[in-house]
Amino acid sequence: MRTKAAVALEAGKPMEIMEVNLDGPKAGEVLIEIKATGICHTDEFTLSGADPEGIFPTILGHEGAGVVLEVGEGVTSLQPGDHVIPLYTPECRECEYCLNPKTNLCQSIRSTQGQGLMPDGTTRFSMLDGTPIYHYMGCSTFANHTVMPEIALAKVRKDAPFDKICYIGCGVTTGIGAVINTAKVEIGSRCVVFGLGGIGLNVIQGLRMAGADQIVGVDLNPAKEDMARYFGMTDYVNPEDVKGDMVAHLVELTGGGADYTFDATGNVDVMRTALEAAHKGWGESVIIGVAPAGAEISTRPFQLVTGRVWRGTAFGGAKGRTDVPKIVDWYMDGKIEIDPMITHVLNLEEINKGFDLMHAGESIRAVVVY
Ligand code: NAD
Ligand code: DAO
Ligand code: ZN
Ligand code: ZN
Repeated sequence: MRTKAAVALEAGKPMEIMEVNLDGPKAGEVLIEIKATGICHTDEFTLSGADPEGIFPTILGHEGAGVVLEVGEGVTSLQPGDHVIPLYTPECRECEYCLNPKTNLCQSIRSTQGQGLMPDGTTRFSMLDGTPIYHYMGCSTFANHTVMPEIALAKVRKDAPFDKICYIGCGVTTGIGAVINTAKVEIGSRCVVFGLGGIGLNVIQGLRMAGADQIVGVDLNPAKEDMARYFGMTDYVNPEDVKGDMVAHLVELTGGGADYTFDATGNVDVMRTALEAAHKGWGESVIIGVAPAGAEISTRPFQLVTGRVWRGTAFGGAKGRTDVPKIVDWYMDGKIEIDPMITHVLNLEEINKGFDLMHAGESIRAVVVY
């Protein structure tokens, strides 16, 4: 079939909207009509050329929601008409990683997914001249239709609105999951969140759900303050307003250091501040942000010797096929909010504007509806 997509032809250039070829689903695969997709900072990271795994031409996008149109041979858990959220972290429920409750990093299709290929080593997308187009994070939701492995699709209830639940495909689950699954934050905790964008705001709403007493938000952009307060931030810090040492300022503000800190910026200097602002003896710092290719983190080892813990999280530690339908239920039951964070709704032709809004710091989430 043919479908319409935003194709990233090369790094650092705007995507081009065009018709592309899409082959049907092979064994174990599913054809989906994408109804809506969010634009995450990670799409920008790859488009910019900073992503070491970026392969072009590609169809970006990994935060989608849609409807199953056709299933390939052997697919048993999905049928046409089902509503699904694509998963860049699949859940095969059979591999060593899926069987270990300590991780969500299913490895069953990792090597091909990392090369922009389907599990059989080929692509389903191609240009009209036959040139292959690589898949992105196994999802490619910046296309009106895509093909994905059955194990990388979470089946969700049919009454949930696509233009909101697409955000559960990355930002919502990553932020809330970092609090609940990775840090396992306790009631009464004091916490600091660095970066009040699409991920950081969801860390904040996760912290409020977990019963944190203090939620400090740090962001260079003061325009992010109001929304963060709405979601539960108790104290705002703009690093540009802090005279002197930022760590010392945060340690004082949290009464000795935070129980938990979260980096949602991708900046390695911020990651160090986050680790060192964690409380001596027990404070834990969770890295969510994705740093540029080749970047390294550093701190004095004594920071860890004296009890601070540094850890990271991918997709909030969520096992997607199991956890994502539950998060959709939380949204539908009013336990979490998504609507205020969707600040812009665009059509596919306007998708590059979504990236401009992100660069300008004007959007939390821009969502493309097909
Ligand atoms: P975003 O652009 O919406 O938000 C980033 C925020 O950080 C912005 O508000 C910006 O003003 C702020 N910021 C930037 N530099 C800062 C600094 N030095 N000090 C303080 N604030 C600063 O991005 P997002 O969509 O929220 O994504 C955040 C990060 O999380 C990105 O690095 C993204 O790639 C990563 N991410 C990771 C996962 C995962 O599974 N680990 C999933 C999704 C996104
Ligand atoms: O299993 O080795 C692996 C890698 C899994 C990829 C997980 C990616 C999560 C972080 C990237 C940001 C997501 C938007
Ligand atoms: Zn994302
Ligand atoms: Zn697995």
